[in-house]
Amino acid sequence: MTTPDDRRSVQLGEQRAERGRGGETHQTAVGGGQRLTTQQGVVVSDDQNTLRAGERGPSVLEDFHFREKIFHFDHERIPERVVHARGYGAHGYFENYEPLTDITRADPFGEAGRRTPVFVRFSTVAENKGSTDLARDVRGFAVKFYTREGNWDLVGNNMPVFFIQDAIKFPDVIHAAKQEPDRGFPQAQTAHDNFWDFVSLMPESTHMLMWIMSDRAIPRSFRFMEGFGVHTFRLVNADGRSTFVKFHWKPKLGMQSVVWNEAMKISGADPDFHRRDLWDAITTGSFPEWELGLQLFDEEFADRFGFDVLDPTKIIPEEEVPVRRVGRMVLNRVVDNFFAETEQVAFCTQNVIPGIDFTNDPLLQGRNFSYLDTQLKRLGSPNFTHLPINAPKCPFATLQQDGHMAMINPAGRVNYEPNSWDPPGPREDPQAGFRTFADGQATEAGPKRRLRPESFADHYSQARQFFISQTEVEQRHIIDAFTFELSKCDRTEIRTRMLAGLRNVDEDLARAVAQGLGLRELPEPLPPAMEPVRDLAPSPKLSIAKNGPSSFAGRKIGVLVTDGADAAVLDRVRAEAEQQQVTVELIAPTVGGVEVGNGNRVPADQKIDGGPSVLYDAVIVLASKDGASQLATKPTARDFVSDAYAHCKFIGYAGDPAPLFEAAGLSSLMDEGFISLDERSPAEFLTRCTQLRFWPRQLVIT
Ligand code: HDD
Repeated sequence: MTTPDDRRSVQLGEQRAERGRGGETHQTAVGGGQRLTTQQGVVVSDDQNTLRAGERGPSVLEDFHFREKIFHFDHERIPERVVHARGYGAHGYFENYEPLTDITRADPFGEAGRRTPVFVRFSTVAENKGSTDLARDVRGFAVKFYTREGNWDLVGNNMPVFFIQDAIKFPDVIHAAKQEPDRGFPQAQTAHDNFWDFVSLMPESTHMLMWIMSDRAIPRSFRFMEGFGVHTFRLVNADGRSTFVKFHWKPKLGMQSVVWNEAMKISGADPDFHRRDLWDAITTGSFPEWELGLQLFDEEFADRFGFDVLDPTKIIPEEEVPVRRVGRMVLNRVVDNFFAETEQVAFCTQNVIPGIDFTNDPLLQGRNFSYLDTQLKRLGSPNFTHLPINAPKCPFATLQQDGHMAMINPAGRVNYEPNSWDPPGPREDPQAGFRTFADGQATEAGPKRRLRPESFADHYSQARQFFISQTEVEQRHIIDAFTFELSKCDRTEIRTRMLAGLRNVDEDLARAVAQGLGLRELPEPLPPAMEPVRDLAPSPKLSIAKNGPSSFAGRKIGVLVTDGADAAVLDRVRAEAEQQQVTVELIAPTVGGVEVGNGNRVPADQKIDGGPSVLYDAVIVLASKDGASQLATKPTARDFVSDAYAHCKFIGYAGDPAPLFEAAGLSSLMDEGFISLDERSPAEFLTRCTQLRFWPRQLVIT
C-alpha cells in the first residue's frame, strides 16, 4: 500500500532525478543538480523514510543508507579547542612594502609588493564554542602565512602582554578563568571567585588585568582591534645576524571598542556580533586591513631597557622603540566551509620559517610544545597537516608515513634516508633549510633549577604605566570593570586581596574600586617582590581614545524611522553615508517598513526589538510627530534612544522626535552629542561621528 509520505518522497526523488540528469559520471553528493549518493557513491532513492518491515513495523538493520547517515552524524563534532574555542576565520594576503633582507631572510619580506596568502582566525580565549562574541576577554589573533618556504604561524592576541610568565601556569590560569568545575558556570566571563582568587594570588598577572579590565577586552569588532605577537622573537638575515622583534598588527580603520553595558546587551541581541561583522564586511567588498608593524631592537637595547625583553608580562612602549610598518594584510575571502577551514585550522607557534626564530621567553618555549600536542587531540591524527587549510602551499616532502587518514602518500620504495635509490627521495639542504640561530653571545648553561629570573620580578610598574596612559573616561571604564567583576565574587577576602594588589598600581584606582564595592577601608598594599617604578612616562599609544580613526568608514548607523518621516533627509543621509563607506540600516516598528513623507514605502532592515541601538555605532531618529508619539509608547523604542544616550553615541534627529525623547527621559539631557539633521548636513553629522562617541557625556552620567 502506498502512503502519502511514500508518494511525496517519490515525487521529491523524481524532481531530484530530473535535476541530476546529464551530470558527470563521478558525482559527489555536493553541488546543485547532482544525485544524492551514499559515501560509497550509490545513488539514494529515498532519503525521507527508513526501511521498515511493514507500514507500521520495525526498522530493519540492513538499511545501510540510514546507518551510514546516522553513523556519520554521530561523529560530526570534534573536541572544541581547550582554549580559544570560539573563533572566526577568513582568507587574505599579506603584502610586503619593501625588502627587509638586511634584517631577515624570511620569504614574505624578500621584496616590495610580494604577496603571501594568509588565513586568520580571531577568537575569544576563555569562552566555550557556543558562547557570545562580546564576552569581556582577550581576543586571539592568529595568522597563518603560507609562504614559499613553508608555513609561518604568528599566533598572537589583541593584547601585548599575558597573565603569566611561565607556561607551567597556563592550565591554572585557564582553569581559574573558565567555568567552575562543580557548577559548570559562569561561562564566558571572568567575573567569578576562581578567576579573581587566582589572579589576586599571582601579582605577575596585574599588568594583564589592566588590559582586560580596559575597553580592549570588548572590541567593537575584529576589524577595529590591534594584534600582537606578544613575545620577543628574532629575525635572522642571510648572514646569520639576529635582530630582536616584537610583532604588531595595526587596524587601518583605527581602534574602537564598545562600552560594558552595551557589550552585555549585544551579547543578547546578537551573540554573533563579531563574526557577522567580519562576514558582512568581506562579502560586501569592504575588506578589512591591518598593517604589520615591527619593533626592532638589538642586544644592547635589551640590556639597557628597564625590563626583561623575555618577560611576556611586559611591553616595550612604542615611544621607546617605534613600530615600523612593513606591510599590510587584507582579508578578502570568507571561508567556503566553516568546519573545514575555521574549525580545522591548526596553528602552532613552532611553525616558523628560515629568517624567523624564537627567544628564551619561557612562555613561548612552553607554547612550542603545547600547540602540536593539542592538534593531535583535536584533529585526531598526526596527518592534520594534510588537510587543505593546514598544508603548505609550497612544495613539501617528508619521509613520514601512514597514520590515521593519511591523504598525501608518496609512491615508490623510498621512506628512509640515507638510501641508495635513484631517485633518492627528499634530502636535507644545509643552505636553504631552517637553521636555528646560534646565539654566540649567550652561554645558556647552568644548574638545572626551577626558578623565575630576578629580572621578571617587577609586577606593577607597567600596570601603572598603562593606567596613567589612558584618558579620564578610559580610566573610569577600568575602574567600573574592576568594580563589576569583583562585585561578582562571593568571598570578600578575594576582593580585599585584589585591592591590596591594586594599591601597588595606583592609589586612586584602588580607592575608586573600593568605593564602588562599598568598602570603607583600603587593605594594606601587598608587599611587592620588587619596589615598583612610579615615574615611568605615560605611553599615549596605549590608549584607544588617543589613537582614534580619521574617518567613520566601516561603521554602521541605525536609523529609526516612522511613517511620515522626512524622505529627503533620509535620502541625504543614505547618499552621504555611502560616499563615506558607512553602512545604514533602517529600523521601523515593523520589518515591512514605513510610508515616508513623500508617500513612498521604504522597507526596513530590522523591527525595533531586532535592531536595538547597541548594534550601531551611531543612531538617527527620523520621525513625524504622530510616529514619535507611537514610538513613545513602545519600551523597545524608548530603550533604543536611552541606550544610545547612555552609551555616549551621537544621536542625529530630524522631524519631530520630541515625544519619543520626552518619554525616554532625554528631553532635558540633550547635549552636543545630539545633532539636528534639519539644521546640519549629514556630512557634518558623520564628521562628528569620527570621534566615535560623545565621551564628555560619560563623565556626566557616571
Ligand atoms: Fe595559546 C590556542 C594565543 C599562551 C596553549 N593560543 C591559541 C590560539 C591563540 C593563542 C590565538 C588560538 C589559535 C586558533 O585560532 O586556532 N596563547 C596565545 C597567546 C599566548 C598563549 C598570545 C601568550 C602569549 N597558549 C599559551 C600557553 C599555552 C597555550 C602558555 C600552553 C602552554 N593555545 C594553547 C593550546 C591552543 C592555544 C592549548 C588551544 C587550541 C590550539 O592551541 O590550537 O595549544
